[in-house]
Amino acid sequence: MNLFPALCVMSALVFGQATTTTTSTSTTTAKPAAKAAAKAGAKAGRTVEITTGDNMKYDVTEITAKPGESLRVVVKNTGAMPKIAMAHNFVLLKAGTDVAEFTKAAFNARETDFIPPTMKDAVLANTALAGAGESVEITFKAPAKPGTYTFVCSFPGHFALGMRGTLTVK
Ligand SMILES: [Cu+2]
Repeated sequence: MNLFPALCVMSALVFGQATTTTTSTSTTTAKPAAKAAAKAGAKAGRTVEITTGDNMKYDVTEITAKPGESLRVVVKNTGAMPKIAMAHNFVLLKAGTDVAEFTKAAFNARETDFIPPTMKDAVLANTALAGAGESVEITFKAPAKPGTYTFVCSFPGHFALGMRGTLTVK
């Protein structure tokens, strides 16, 4: 069974100054990715690679950055399940966000890759969804204000199962 090509939606979405790109092993998207990054004016930052899979766990749950540091977060999904049933993203939330409420709202936001339109103001940076074998990335600047910021996977159920981490800015 190979649902992958049908489910693989190549997109480059621009959220404010942040750039989201999706790449897959079956196609080459290096050029569009570079173009999108240039368009958003995002410079390549320090790369943080997070690997996950059908276990619904990030292998990196703690990231530390300097205020305003440029970070490039890459989420690699090494799983095998169809994307419609299992995909992962990285969503960094503003300090003070009710994370449980955010992920609850995300449940019904499949059309927007589980970024709930009603709470998108709470998002500091996010990637697209990575299906099996895909890798997605986002380049953004760490918040200027020192503190602890939560990041989650907003695919339904994953936050509750522990798919979350913290970005500490200091
Ligand atoms: Cu996930």
